[in-house]
Amino acid sequence: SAVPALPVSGDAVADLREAIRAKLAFAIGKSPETARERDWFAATALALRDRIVAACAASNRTVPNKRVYYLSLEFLIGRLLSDAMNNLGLVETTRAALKDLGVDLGTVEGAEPDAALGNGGLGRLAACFMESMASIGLPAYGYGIRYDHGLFRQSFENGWQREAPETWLAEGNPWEFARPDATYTIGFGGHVTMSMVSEGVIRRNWQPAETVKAVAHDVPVVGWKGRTVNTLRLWKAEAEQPVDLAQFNGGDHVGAVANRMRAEAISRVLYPSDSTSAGQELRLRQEYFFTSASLQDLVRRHVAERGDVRSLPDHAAIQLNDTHPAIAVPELMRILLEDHGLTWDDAWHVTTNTLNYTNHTLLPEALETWPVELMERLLPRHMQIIYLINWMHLEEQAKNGRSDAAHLASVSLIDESHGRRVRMGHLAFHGSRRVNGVSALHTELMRKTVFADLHALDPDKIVNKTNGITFRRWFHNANPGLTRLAVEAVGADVLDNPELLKGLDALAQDASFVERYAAVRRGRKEALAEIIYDRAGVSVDPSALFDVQIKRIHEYKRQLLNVIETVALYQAIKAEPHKDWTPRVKIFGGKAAPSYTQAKLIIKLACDVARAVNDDPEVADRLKVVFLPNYSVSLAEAIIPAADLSEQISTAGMEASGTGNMKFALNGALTVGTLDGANIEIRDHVGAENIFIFGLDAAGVQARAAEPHYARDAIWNSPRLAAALDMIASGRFSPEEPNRFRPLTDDLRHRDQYLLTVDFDDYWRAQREIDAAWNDPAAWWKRAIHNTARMAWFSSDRSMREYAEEIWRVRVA
Ligand code: DL6
Repeated sequence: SAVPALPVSGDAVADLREAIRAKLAFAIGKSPETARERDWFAATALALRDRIVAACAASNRTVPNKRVYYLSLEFLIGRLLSDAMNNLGLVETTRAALKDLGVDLGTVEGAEPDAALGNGGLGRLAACFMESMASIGLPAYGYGIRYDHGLFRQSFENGWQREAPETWLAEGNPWEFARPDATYTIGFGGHVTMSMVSEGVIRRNWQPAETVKAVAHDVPVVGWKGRTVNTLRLWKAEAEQPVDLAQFNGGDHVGAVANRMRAEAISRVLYPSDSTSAGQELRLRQEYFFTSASLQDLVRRHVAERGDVRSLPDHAAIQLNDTHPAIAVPELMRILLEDHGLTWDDAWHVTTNTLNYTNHTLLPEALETWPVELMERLLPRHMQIIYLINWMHLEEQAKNGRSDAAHLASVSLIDESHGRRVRMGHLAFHGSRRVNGVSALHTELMRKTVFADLHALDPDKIVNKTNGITFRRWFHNANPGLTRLAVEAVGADVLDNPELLKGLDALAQDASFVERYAAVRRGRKEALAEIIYDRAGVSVDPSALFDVQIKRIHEYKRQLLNVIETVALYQAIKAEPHKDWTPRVKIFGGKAAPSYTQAKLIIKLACDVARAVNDDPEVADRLKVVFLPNYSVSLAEAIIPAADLSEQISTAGMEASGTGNMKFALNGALTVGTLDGANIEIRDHVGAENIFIFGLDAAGVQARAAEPHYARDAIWNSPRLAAALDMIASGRFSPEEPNRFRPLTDDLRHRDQYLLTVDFDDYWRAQREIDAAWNDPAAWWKRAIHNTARMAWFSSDRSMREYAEEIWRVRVA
């Protein structure tokens, strides 16, 4: 544990040991002799859960003045055991209790499956925010979907990505409580009836054709030192009727459960795409399903506690994590109008003072829109409400003298330009009190581009809230050695207050501190080298520079730039094999959306280049390339503390923020990055001399992209880039299929939407600067320590305090 060795009381150890033994016997039904690692994990989790429940009861004793509700289609929570132990201060107690039982804590931790209920940054952010809200004592509920199958399991077959279902629930989830008493009915399809309630007052009522049950499953979220325990409420879809008995008895055993299958399909699988918008009906059903259940639940709670639904904005703040829950705007209106009889104006007031929306991307292909035809069929009442909201919104424009067609088309909630589609971003924007971006640059671009016209109508609505990460997971748990060192150096209060990390700045030139800091890294690199050998079969030298790019595979993130630089480096080493090259291990990890052909080809290229480079005896240990399969939160926890260099090389203006960049810098990896997303703010905090920036900035990208033939010119002007592309295109890495990578090289030569060719030379320059920096260890470690010392601001506790104060208007103790 990173937490300084608190005296572990014999009684506490004995109590926990007996609790674990009892869970194993009575909840799992196993004896210590027959228990598998997974059984010990479940018994330990259940024993700890009892302690969380006790803390939870304490947090629930009073009704808070205001609650935060965080609606997210994704919560990438990973494993929970170490979080729970660390936050309860029970790591050493648990270790000792298990040791008494002859069991190793590390093995038990390793037996917990990752809860991969998210695709990438957006889902992991939601998980960090949940932990931080509990840690700073903010009463909050997270609402999402309890997917049977989270993000797919990735394997490589000859370097090609293969996907298999992930099965985290196969043996149950010891952390959760099923709450069948919190079940709501969710409708789909059907029609809308009208009835006259009084003279001239017409009430519309939705009569869905199909209904599904949403059943709550609660996962406790324990905050730092167990002060607050919040709830992550995940909805499972169930059929109203589990089986059609008549059909079953009639012999149609499969048909009898067809309805059940259709209903359960909603929470079956996490949608495995993170930024390509494939308009699938099931996705819309998922979005409406969890949004409706969550709103029904929170409105019911509010009315039970406060009586009048009109006071909802005083006691609840709802955050929409991206547009996935944007259907909350018409759904909350529908609930208020139909179930609570509010007038339109009152309902609109409540809605627009309770909802807030976070935007996470400006990439046009990732901005959600739904065909009007699909919405009318699946959610007819909501479509009516959207039409009415839009009509009033456009009328308002006309009243203000803005009825020119271009303006109306730009601010309308319906895009009429290619088929009629509902713009979910516009809907969320218009229905929210505050709208935020996730880094300073991203927020600025929101104001200037996608939301420029809406922003002009209400200039105070868009605010910036730069992302953060929870230090408990990404520092205390992931890097206990470094945390222990920090505690020794600046005191244990640093665990409560990361600002104290600043004290490490003064030690950046203290030889004994530097030695210990470097030794911690060395230990983690040795551990990672073992993982690399086990999972990728490549042996790497821990004294080489570990250069890491781990994240979703996407063209804008430019893993391809890194691979091409690898090829260029390979060529340079081959041309001058006796030069004094800086030994590097290039480590890649990440999943491609199953239907994203180009991203899968980039993975294949990285794997083929890895094979050629690693097998070339002339290269030997100067360069190794590894693609680790099945990237996950727990793999990230092993990789990040072992990284020397963090690759954050997206095309400027395209990565909304990034959060991996923060995890690496906190753990002392130096960043090579573009002026994109939160990289800019990281540079501002760690100092320009402690980060390697290259390439065009966002304005430069815009200007250059407008020039004709920029890719052709860039390749023409860079013999090194041209040679690397030629080598790839020639089939040198794919002799069995020489044209395999033509779609990648042709695209770069003729289109290069992500301006990879334009940034290549400066990237190469930065990488060589990094080689030189690595060869001056004292200067390297100084920079690394300055990174760790100066990253406190990127704690998600800070982000949550800012949201609380400026968006939710909730007081934090
Ligand atoms: O805000 C969390 C995270 C950012 O750090 C990443 O930069 C951004 O790409 C990601 N956005 C998405 C958007 N997908 N959709 N929709 O995942 O959000």
